[in-house]
Amino acid sequence: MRTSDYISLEKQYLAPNYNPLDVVIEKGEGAWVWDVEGKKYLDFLAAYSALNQGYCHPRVLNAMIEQAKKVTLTSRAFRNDKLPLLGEKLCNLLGYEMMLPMNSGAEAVETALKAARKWGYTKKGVAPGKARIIAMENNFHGRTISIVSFSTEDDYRDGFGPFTDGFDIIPYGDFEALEKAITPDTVAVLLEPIQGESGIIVPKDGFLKKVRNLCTANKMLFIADEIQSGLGRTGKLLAVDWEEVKPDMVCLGKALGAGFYPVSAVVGSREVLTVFKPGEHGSTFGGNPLAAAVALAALDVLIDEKLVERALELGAHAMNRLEPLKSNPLVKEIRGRGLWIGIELVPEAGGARKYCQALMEKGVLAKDTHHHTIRLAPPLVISKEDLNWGLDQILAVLK
Ligand code: IF1
Repeated sequence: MRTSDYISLEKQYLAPNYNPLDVVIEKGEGAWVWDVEGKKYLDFLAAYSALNQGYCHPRVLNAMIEQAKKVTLTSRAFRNDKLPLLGEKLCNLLGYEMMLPMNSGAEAVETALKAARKWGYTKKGVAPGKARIIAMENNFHGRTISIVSFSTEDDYRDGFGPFTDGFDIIPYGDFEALEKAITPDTVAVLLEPIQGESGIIVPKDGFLKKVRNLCTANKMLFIADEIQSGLGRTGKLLAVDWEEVKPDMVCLGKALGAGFYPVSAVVGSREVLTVFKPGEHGSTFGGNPLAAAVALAALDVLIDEKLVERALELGAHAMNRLEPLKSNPLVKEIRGRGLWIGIELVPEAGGARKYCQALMEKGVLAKDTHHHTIRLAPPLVISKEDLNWGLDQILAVLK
């Protein structure tokens, strides 16, 4: 079967909720993938940061195979011998007291929202049914009905109402608007420390610190969605580390499963996560031993291979190499942190997708975001040489 055969099958049998580039991937290794024609591509998306450790990392692969031979699922009606180890490792690594495991990122966000509401009722004294949570414009936190209830993107909401109540929205990074939006019933502020889907938007220096202080002063929980920004992508373990702030809850996903398996989690304080009593929240697959074994290996790779430090170093290098683009008339702005860079094109460029198409022809896979931004987020294991080659292709395409 050839590329066009797979594409016609996909068009016939798959719900059309995506419009992928016409590359059919068959194999991946490190930062590279091969399509069914045998053509090789350098990956500059890393499955939206789920592949920080690169494709098919041998150490995670081995952990997955060994665990798959023993036991893969127990349900949490019983205990397993991997999940407690993951709890310990993740909490110690990030400096939190407890974790709650789920599968997808959206489930981790839902978990944090539920925890915040329950905390509001049981610890803050908000009247039943009144809790409010503040979220940011242009956020992306997933696709469930409650999460798209506070999305500001029509594509994600249209036709999916009625929506969940209890959210207030302010412009991202606008501290005064945040102060004004607080009510006595506000239990939490939810944000991405750097907005991904909205185009790698980095808030002004000091914003996260001010949010932290405001939350403390007003007895609100600070929830950071680090599903995409966390686990090394920005050159720090967490993106909030750039401002040395500690949220009350952090949502993790994507790279926690190293691209092998969906693994997500919320980490937080004992005070917050003990609002859940047995039976009040959960998931059939959340915390299963296969997921835990994969996540343990995923974290080991991140630390042992110094991927966080690599992201910082290679990110700074990439930024330098892209510097000449700043005077390119097609380019409006280049921004980012670590190995997470957005090249925003001027509207006259006619959208970023055609440049991603051209990059694909040159052997680099990248994805446009928010219409005008080319997003660069290669696996953190990428070699400097490969990174340079990929950047050469970008510079050539934007000439
Ligand atoms: C899609 C976007 C990226 C996330 C943050 C939670 C989730 C995500 C900060 C939900 C997911 C994804 C999902 C994927 C595309 C993608 C995406 F363009 F849609 F916004 F990465 F930029 N918080 N991001 O970025 O995690 O439930 O998917 O595991 O939905 O098409 P999930």
